[in-house]
Amino acid sequence: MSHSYITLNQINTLPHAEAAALLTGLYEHSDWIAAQALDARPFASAAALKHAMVKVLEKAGRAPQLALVRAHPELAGKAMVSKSLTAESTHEQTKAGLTHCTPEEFAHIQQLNASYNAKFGFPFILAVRGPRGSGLNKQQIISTFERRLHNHPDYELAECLRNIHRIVEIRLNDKLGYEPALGHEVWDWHEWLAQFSDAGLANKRAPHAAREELTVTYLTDAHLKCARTIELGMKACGFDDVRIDAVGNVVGIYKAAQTNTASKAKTLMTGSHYDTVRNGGKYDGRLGIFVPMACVRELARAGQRLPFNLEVVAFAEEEGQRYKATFLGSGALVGDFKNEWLDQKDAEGVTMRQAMKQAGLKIEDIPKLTRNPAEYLGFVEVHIEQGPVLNELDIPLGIVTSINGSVRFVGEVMGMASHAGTTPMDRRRDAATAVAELTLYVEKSAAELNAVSADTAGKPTSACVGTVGMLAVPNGSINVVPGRCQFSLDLRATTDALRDSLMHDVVNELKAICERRGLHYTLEETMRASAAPSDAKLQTLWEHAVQSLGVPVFHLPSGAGHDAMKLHEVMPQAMLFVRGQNAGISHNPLESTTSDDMQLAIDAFMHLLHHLRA
Ligand code: HGY
Ligand code: MN
Ligand code: MN
Repeated sequence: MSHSYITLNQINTLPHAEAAALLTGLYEHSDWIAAQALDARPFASAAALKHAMVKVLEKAGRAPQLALVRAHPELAGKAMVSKSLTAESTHEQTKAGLTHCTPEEFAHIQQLNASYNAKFGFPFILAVRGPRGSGLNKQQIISTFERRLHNHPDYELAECLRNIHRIVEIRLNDKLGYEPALGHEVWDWHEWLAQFSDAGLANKRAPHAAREELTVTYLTDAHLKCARTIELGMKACGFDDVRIDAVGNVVGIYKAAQTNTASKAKTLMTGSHYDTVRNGGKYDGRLGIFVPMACVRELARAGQRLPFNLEVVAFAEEEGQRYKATFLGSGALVGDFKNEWLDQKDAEGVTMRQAMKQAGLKIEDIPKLTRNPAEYLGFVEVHIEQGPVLNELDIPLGIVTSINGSVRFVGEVMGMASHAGTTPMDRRRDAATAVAELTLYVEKSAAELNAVSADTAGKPTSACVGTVGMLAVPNGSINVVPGRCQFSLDLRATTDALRDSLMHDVVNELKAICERRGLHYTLEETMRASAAPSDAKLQTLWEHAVQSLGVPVFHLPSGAGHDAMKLHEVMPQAMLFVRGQNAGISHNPLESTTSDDMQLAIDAFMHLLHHLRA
């Protein structure tokens, strides 16, 4: 059956009523949204039309938004049973297998529908075709339903609307006969790489951890398999030279066009990291490797060369999980590999030197990795936002203005272990309560600094953040007052001055708490990175690239640290953020981004490559 697709040109040029007729069925029983969006035509792209519809609904206000949500059928609900679903919903719910539930699944979903409706007053809405458009399975749908039942009503209304916009995005793609083909491939590459995980490390801490935990730490078996997989992937994409360097970075070069000028072509570096935090997400770092790889493959297939070399680096270690060696991979390229890292031991007592030797890495070659900045045009990095901003604004891409500065510590408070039953409350030297006090102080101090740096509307900013991410009583017992308590500090801010002010605040308070409680402590700084403002020229290239896609140009700082802040020490850099799903959550298995958004990142990257002047 030949399918008659519509075109953007028809949407842009047909008389209003005819154009609107082409867009019926996008928003369930609510064609007024697409019709109203046509007032903003002509649209530079489908992405621009999608965003125009988002804006129409945003401007409409809460009552029409609630009416739209309530116009949707429940999942595997009454409308499905009575076969009164719209054609689109029938297709979507059938594809997700919801029309073939077991009696138990069906009853469970009915129960979830009833509880969700009772709590929120509107039906649960999920884009069941999922982040890749090929469909979630019933188990994924049910676990998402169960998880979202616990959210706040305001969040859930917004999340239902975001899912509706995702449903509309896929329905519009279908109408246009459009597939984000490269986005699908890159999305699948993440799935492929995520098969490798340090099951051992993760399961040691949580014996019954679900198999799908993703933990890839420096030079473990899983990490080495990832390096090999990326190396083979780069070779398949057509890179001219691919190698794994002395610290485990996978480096691919796509050479510049041959010219008869004697001058050597400069190089644009790009990339990100392939290691993960424990029980992390699939896209943190990896997206910034796969997007440029996809671009090189398209260039190679077209026989196209750039006026500069493109060097794509999959950095081996950014998260500092197995060893306290954050940014090891990118640090080695800027001449900042710290030799004292080699003698650090991991949780199993294996030194980094031993791990490197076992991995076949030549430690003596590490100094040779230092790049000569004069040979480079700069560094660009694509990365998931790892936060809620783009997700809440329904904007697929963001221009990073600066990366927050950060400083990290690991520490231990020491007191006296004693009997939990016989030690009076005023005679204790309890290390855990001291760290608990410090943890609450970190939260208070960061909040106070944000209030002081409030924006023009007086709203506290998130100019600084403080986290105690690790907190443990070694060999603790239920009936022993903790004599020791280990902890970590992660302090960040938009400027180094603000970061240092928070740091001095917190360290002074640690001192005061320990004096007051008769305890002592150790504190070791494990990482310090300066705030890294984006290079204006490279940032402008990202802005033009995003603009060319018909996507709003939105600027935001990066709360997360990135390899770009290491390269920032020696060359100009700028980053592009890609929206995350699930409120942009990251460092969590719920980390997610769509193949449509990945396609936009690839298109933006390709635009930058073709507009960067060597
Ligand atoms: O912690 C960070 O900001 C980064 O994900 N390593
Ligand atoms: Mn990370
Ligand atoms: Mn990262």
